[in-house]
Amino acid sequence: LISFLLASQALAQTSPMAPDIVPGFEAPQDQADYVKRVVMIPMRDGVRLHTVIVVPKGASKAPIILTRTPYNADGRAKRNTSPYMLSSMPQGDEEFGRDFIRVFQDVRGKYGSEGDYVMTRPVRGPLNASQTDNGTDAWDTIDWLVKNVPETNGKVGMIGSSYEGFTVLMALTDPHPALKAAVPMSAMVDGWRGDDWFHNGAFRVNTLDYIASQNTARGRGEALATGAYDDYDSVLRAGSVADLARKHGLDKLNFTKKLFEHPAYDSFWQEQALDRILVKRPLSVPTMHVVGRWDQEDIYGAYATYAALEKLDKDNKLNFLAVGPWRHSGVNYDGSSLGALRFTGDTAQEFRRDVMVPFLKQYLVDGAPAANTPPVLSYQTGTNQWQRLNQWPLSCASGCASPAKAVFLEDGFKLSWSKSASDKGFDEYVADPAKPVPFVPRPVRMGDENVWKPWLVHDQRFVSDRTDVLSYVTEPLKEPLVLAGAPQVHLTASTSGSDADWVVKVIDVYPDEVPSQPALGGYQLPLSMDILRGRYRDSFEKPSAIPSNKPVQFNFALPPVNHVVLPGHRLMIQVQSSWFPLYDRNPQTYVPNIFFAAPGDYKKATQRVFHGSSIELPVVQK
Ligand code: PG9
Repeated sequence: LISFLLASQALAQTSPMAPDIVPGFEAPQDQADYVKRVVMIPMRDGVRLHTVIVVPKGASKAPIILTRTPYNADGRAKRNTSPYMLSSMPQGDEEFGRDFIRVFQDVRGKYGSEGDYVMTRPVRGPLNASQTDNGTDAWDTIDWLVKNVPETNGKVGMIGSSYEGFTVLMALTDPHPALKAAVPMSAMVDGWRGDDWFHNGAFRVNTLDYIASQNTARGRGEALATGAYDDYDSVLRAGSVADLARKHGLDKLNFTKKLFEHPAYDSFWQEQALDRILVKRPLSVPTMHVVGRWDQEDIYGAYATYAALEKLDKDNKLNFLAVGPWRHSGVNYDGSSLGALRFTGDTAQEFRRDVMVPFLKQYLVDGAPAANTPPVLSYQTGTNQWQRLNQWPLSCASGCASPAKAVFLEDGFKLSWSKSASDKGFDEYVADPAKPVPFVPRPVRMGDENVWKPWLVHDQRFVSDRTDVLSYVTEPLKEPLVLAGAPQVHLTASTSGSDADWVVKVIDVYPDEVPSQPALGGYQLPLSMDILRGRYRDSFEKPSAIPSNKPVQFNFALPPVNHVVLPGHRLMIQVQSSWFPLYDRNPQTYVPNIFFAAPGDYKKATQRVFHGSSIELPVVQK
């Protein structure tokens, strides 16, 4: 009776109208195998950054893995609501087990952090007169962590992909002594040459979607209300990129203004390019640059930074490269397949477990054994195998183990290993800005992850029969063709206009039948493709009109490949003059700034590609 009376008394004490949502509720953490602490870490200028620290219960003398993000630290530290650290942390962290303290921090101005947000905030110097950048913020954060997290051994590693990879590289501009190892993945290094915003001067229209999501709110901004299912329609109808931006109010935002003020590779871009910045500073932190072979967002930066820093790493001790058969940031997810391609297992997990985690442990865990890290780890596609290499690339024009070998565009749409002396002919097409070549089949849904993530391996047959796409092809190969390096384009071409874009693709054409995977029969697999905005053919800094109807040389590098074109397959080169709506249309009339091209500037042009044009392929000789 007494216990009944006590229970009913307790029930009666809560008023029916007591508010049911109480501020600051926190579930007890005693079930969990980790402790989460959320703190505001002060930077040198007094701005405090929102930081989530996840400590495995019972940890002592544990190293810290830090990721600095513009994508919501709270969310990054909560993949699942779970009492288990492995399940709560991102998928790519699973191979860390519970051996590390994991820290996520919002960069200044985003989500829970104080301060102003500046997109990929430039390093202190000519573009940034303040006392802070992502290098100092990393420094101040690491300094605080090693002094205030009692469970740590005082050693910190930084990892992160894409924007988070940019913040890793920024930490290396002035590394804190406790920063002992770094793994920048698919890092944004140079937004003009080939990461995120432009490729060789051609603007990537989905940048506007990114600006809307990133710069219209401290948290995540709204998606663009385009009013059309097919991005091909909505982008085409808008006109120029400035017209499109205006339609969505994005022209009012500072980052859009900066882009529109700097269409060429001027000092604004050069002074932000992290490969150029890092090569001028001493190299002291062991760093593994990671990228996906088919990285659809940041395919440029990892190779560029690795190559630049290699010059400072004579003993091969500090600068490493790892390339897997992945999409952008694919290293952190399941790497068993990409689009139609199947690999020999979960290549991303293999890399993290067998290479990345041992590499980090070597520098971070007290007394850990030396990892057997190869200078370069690279997945060779076609044969589907990991390769441990001493350098990258294996083949190039000069200075590599194998000299590159040219393949020539010839009469009859043939691709030949020798140049015909007599063939002075050309092939031509009409490039019509009113009907640009799509980069994936219509309807184009750039925001659909099933379209966007694997688009660089999409079968190119959907365009190879268009009259404005030229396809040159070899006979079926008798011997395997081993490629390991960056193809170089040497196109001799003319336009009846005064500006033009050139898209060049190196393609592995599968045999007509592939019994083991029938859907690959005749598949046109892009190995490497890119675009050059013709006005930048002589100088990225100073564009110039293309003289009309005159053969002109267009030279540019394509992204690196590590692939074997197998016997029975054919090699194909495709050439076209638009890649829409991912890349904005070249009006084909030379105007001072393509962002602001007027409707009347967009004109049809006749493009001629002259026989004898070549692609220098990174062929590895036996
Ligand atoms: N590719 C994305 C990005 C990086 C840096 C700047 C802007 C965008 C990303 O995945 O983070």
